[in-house]
Amino acid sequence: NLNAEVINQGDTTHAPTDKYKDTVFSYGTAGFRTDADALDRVCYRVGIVAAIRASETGAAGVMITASHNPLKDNGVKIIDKNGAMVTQSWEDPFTNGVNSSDLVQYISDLIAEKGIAYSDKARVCVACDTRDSSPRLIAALKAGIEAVGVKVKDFGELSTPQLHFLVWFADKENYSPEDIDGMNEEIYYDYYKKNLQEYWALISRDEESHYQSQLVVDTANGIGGKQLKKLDIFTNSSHYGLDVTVLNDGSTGTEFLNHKCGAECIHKDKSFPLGAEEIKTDDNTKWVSFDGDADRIVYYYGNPSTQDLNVIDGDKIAILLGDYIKSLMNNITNDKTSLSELITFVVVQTGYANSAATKYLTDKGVKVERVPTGVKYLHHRAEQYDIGVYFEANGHGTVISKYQKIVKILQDNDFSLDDAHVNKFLKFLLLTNEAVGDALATLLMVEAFLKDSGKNTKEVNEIYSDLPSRMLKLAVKDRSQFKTHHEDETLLLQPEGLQDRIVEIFSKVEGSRAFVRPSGTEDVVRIYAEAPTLEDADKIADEINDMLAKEF
Ligand code: G16
Repeated sequence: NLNAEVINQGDTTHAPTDKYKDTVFSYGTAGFRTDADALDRVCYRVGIVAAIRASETGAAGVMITASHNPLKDNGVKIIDKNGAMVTQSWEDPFTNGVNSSDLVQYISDLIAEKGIAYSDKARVCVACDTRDSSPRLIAALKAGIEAVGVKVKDFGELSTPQLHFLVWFADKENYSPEDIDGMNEEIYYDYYKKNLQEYWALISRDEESHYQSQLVVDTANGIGGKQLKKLDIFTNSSHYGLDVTVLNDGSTGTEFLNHKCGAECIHKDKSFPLGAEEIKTDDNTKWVSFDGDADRIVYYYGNPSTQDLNVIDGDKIAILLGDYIKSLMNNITNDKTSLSELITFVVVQTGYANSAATKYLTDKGVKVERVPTGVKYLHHRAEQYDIGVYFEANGHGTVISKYQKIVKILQDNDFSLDDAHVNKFLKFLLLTNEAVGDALATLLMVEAFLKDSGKNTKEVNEIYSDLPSRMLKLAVKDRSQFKTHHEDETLLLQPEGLQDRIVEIFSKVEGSRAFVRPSGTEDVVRIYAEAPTLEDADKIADEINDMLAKEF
């Protein structure tokens, strides 16, 4: 029973300004993302469609954030009841709802087509990051959800992965709508505090350990700084042997959100974050950077004053965690079998994965799969295995496992759950965020691994050397004319003939590769080049950039 008057009234209240009244919004790599001023009605309508999706499944989530983008942008990430990004078959209903010229008709048709019955039990969980435009957009979103009679659970300010986690947790625990109403972010902190504490008690204490105690965490002046302090594991406790400094924690406001700091800046510009030089550090300092909504993390080390910077990116984090999990599994053997033989395991990458990372894995016999950019693709591929480690080179990723199935495999094969190795392996799986890439959860996993292995960042970085690479972005008139092959988006199908010219450019340098794809989060195309020397990678990227800049 849709109330057309209420729905239309809200749609008018949240109508776009003249500047954006003809804008057609497309569903990007991680939902809708653009200039915050364009998004009021998008948020209102996303609220309506999310309420319909929640009526179908029981719950949904919507996060207001533009993650790594500049402050002027904002966006919407949509979450399914299981905590993962909304299933791809619902991307069209969201896009059509946002762009429809007759909203009430469109949603009536959608409800009829999907056979969805309204449920006052449905909940849409919402949260936002720290952007100035977020409160306004949250209000529009909530108005949309409520316009169709569905209830909102508003968590206030969270990191994106925290909202995913809370939706996932409610689903895992089979929470009633009233249980969801009573939830708060403490569930997240309690979960990880307990799991880290229990895991830390199991790991080795080697006198010769090279574990580094000084850790600087650059949180990009986003939500991550506050949430890291609330998690309160490393920041306020000497228990874990860490001395943590939070840099760019956002306490002075959001003016410098993602500005010359954060994971994107470290990974792409390969320079230390703003403020790094002011901190007293030495060669033994460990550094990490989150992005604005704390779903990405990269590790690095070096010298801020000389800008000598060595990045341990998402590819390497995946390998370190993957190797570690495999070593934990290899300890679980009996006279009949070993756990490693019973578990399917994969590492999922995108076209941006450094060739050296892929080679390292395939040389070791590890199954590697490649998918298009976007954690939604990586997550769904990883779900096809018992344990899936997925990370994009930019630091966005996690480890997911079929925990209950693994427990059953252990029991069916006469492994005792009380065995110390089994216990340790299972407890490690509880440090991950099962729903999505999470800078905080990955920090805990990597620190646990580093502590247990007794290695420092330099030692773990040296397991293989990345091929030098360069990533550039270029604003073109219309990025929608760039169409890629879907496998891992490293081949351009359109504009016609362009792929051959890219190949011609990088073929001049043996052992190099390059590709161009349109970004799904920024109004740019991305140019990636990899070559045996940085000079060559730069030359290839620049040449492609110049060619595109002239013609597009
Ligand atoms: C989002 C996606 C990531 C993707 C990134 C860049 O990250 O969640 O999977 O790698 O955008 O995508 P594109 O190259 O299409 O712009 P975030 O951290 O910005 O939400």
